[in-house]
Amino acid sequence: MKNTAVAKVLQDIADLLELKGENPFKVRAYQRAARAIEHLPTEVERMVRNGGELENIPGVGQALAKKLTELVSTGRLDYYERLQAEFPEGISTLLDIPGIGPKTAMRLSSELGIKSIDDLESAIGEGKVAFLFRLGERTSDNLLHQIQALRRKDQRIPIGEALPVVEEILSALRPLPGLRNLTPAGSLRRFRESVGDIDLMGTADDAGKAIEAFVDLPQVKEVLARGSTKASVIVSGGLQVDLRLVEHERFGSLLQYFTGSKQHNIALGERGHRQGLKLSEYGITGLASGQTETFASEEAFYHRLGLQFVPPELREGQQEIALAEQDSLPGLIEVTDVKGDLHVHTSWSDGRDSIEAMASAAAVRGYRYLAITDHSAGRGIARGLNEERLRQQIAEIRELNRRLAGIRLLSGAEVDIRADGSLDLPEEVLSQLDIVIAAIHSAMGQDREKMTRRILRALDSPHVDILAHPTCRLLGEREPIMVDLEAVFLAAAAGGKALEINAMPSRLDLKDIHVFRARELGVKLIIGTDAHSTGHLDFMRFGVGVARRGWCEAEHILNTRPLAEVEAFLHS
Ligand code: DGT
Ligand code: CA
Ligand code: CA
Repeated sequence: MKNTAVAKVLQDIADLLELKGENPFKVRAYQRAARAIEHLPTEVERMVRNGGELENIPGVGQALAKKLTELVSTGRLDYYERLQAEFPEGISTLLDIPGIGPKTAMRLSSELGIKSIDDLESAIGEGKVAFLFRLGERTSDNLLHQIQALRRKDQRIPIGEALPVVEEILSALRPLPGLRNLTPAGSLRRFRESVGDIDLMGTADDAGKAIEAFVDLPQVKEVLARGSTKASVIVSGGLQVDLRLVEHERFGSLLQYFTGSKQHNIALGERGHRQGLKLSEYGITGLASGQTETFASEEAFYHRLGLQFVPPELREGQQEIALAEQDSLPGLIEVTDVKGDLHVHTSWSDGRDSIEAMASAAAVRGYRYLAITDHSAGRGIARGLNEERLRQQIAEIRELNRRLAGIRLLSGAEVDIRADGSLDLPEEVLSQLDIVIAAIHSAMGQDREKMTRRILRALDSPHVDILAHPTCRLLGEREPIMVDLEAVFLAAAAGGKALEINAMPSRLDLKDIHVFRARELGVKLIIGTDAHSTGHLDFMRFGVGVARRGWCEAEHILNTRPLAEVEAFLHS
């Protein structure tokens, strides 16, 4: 059972307990545990198998630990089933829809017999929902909008596809006179690996004009909704883009609210409430005075609450608010901290460009060093290098280093880890390289034990410096390999090996929560683009985004260090 499924059960229980009018502390405990489990780097199922660490999960006490054990070992939870039996069928489904609270869900169920989202959609169509609640059509329409959004959310779009589309829209709109502060918010700004929809925020002298320009963009295929200050469209590729505009002086609260995450906002709102304040996209309102203060910047918004500015990538409702209170959030790595790329391919193997072209493209990006890491001959790898060719390449790189100024090339290889964990190049060749990256490219279906042993064996080689794309997943295409990552992290930390955050948008591997855990365990990390052409060097920003979501500072990432330090690591 996956952690997301476990978290869903706990969230359902919280909803049902709330519906029952149970003690809010109990409800909150379940919500908190659900959130923690959703972000847990280790599978609960595995923790149970290894015995007992469950109570280290925030919000999980003895009783809940027992329930989790039952759930993941049998796939069922008696307590949950009995609780569900107290309510009409389909209640949990209704509660999943934003805008439907417990009371509404109960009435929809008991008075209209609604059991599913399809039922609800037809009831709205027949006007029954508007009638039941004596709602205006608007609220009922809004529900319909939420349903459609929910459906669309099943098809999340990888950030690597969404970001270029968004940037194109931003550059088309930015020149409009009187339009300012145009910025993506939502999951895209938080740099989640996939996004449900795009939320753009801005401020305008004349919002109506800006909205008109937005819906008239050539990228727009369909206009879902259009008002005087906001609009929702579908652009080519099926992505939904919402634009909201407010007056300039309210930009801070607008951006803060719609950046989310929802969990972060809820936690922030609860804290505000204890301070006698109500937070919204319009500003901060004193509960006693009824006066609303406006905020032109997010910094000012957070400061008013007594908090350090929280970088968007950290706003996931974990510990960021508690740490912001103590002014102790990490200073996250920035793209400009990166001093070189340690994983690139050239036309010697399956890359497009020459070593020299890659070197000058790297120099243009301000890099001090670049590791050339073409594939080994391995099985199934396009045009991998055999020993002979690799020796020639080492000689050529030596020659180039004599000629090139400002950037240092490192001779390397991305050596294939064979099915038994042995490496695809002889020791004698590996020992002549400055840097050796090991990676899996075949036999990905091995079971967990075998795969873990295979990777640990590769990491055991004194020549290997880095394990690349450790889980081998391809976003939306290939599931990660089955491997005991915790064991890999521990071995890497003990053996002084680095793990890669592969920045290729189709990989993003390690991913955010794994980066978080690896860093916690003191594992050295690198960000590699795996570039197969000069343009791919720009993937670096995706890797930096993942590192930021893993709470990494520059010091955690080897290729932000000066060359001497990188060389010291490689020689150690
Ligand atoms: P997505 O689109 O699924 O990738 O994820 P987000 O985070 O972009 O979510 P979205 O587009 O539904 O909403 C954008 C932000 O608006 C969200 O991150 C926080 C805020 N927001 C939306 N609904 C709620 C809500 O019910 N309560 C609170 N406090 N904030 C919300
Ligand atoms: Ca969104
Ligand atoms: Ca949205």
